Amino acid sequence: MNENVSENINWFPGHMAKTRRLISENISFCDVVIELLDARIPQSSKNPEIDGLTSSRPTLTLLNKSSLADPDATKRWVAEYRARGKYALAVDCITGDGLGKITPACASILKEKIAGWDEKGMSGRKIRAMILGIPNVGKSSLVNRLCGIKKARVEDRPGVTLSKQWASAGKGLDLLDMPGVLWPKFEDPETGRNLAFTGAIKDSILDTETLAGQLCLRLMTRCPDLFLQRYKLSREAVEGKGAHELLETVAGKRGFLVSGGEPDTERAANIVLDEFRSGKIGRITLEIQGE
Ligand SMILES: Nc1nc2c(ncn2[C@@H]2O[C@H](COP(=O)(O)OP(=O)(O)OP(=O)(O)O)[C@@H](O)[C@H]2O)c(=O)[nH]1
Ligand SMILES: [Mg+2]
Repeated sequence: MNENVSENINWFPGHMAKTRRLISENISFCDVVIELLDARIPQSSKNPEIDGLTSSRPTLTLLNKSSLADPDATKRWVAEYRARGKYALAVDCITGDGLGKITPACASILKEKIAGWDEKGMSGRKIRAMILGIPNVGKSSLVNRLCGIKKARVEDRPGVTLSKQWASAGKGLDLLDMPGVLWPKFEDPETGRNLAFTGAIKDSILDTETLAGQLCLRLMTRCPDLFLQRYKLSREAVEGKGAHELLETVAGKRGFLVSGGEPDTERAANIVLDEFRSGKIGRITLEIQGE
């Protein structure tokens, strides 16, 4: 799967070019960029192209889906961004955590600009923020939460928002929801894998069993206790096992069998991916600051 990820990701080259153009054409109408990262994979979910396209504006970085990530790991990431002079907040668009801090943070980032508006008699002008991030990271969910209405379409698959859309978040903030931007090639296969584990890349372009097997291995390195606990496995049961064998073990333990009594690894693969993505295995961050 690894070799194929960067090729497969060109699934929509025209769409990505259009999104880049949308950013360039609209950045001058915006005062600030709100860039969403996935708190479970802050590095892999950072599109290196975005900084270049938005360099004329300050950026507020949101570590979204933080209720699915390890809270300590998220704190370390936020501290790291702040140490580098960046503005960062941990948020969650389902639980609502941290969302109340976004408007004040934007006002603080733009305080000189806002003072300038006041001097020019433009007091009360709303801050305009461009919402950016990779597909499925939660941009439309953020817009809906901040605007208090279901304005933007939200679905659990990448590539839902296809064009820009303005929405008013009240309290002095307007938001420009944008389509997800994914860079065309991943230099590092690990990045591709992380994006696939968390659901930023369409499932249908990946081999589910290979992906889920790789995820089992990652969980065994990152948080073995959570993995063993969830699937009621002993250390001995998984000792020295490879990706596919781990899936077979999970299938066996859950009683997933195909006719003939073989373990149903396809079913186990779907379960492991679903349970990781929905946080059932635990609050897990795959990329730890400083590692
Ligand atoms: N647990 C959790 N799920 C979230 C959060 N934010 C969004 N989601 C879920 O992630 C999925 C994608 O959300 P969207 O808001 O459609 O993502 P998007 O960035 O607009 O996606 P595209 O328009 O495809 O680029 C949906 O299933 C949301 O419910 C969050 O903070 N926590
Ligand atoms: Mg969207």
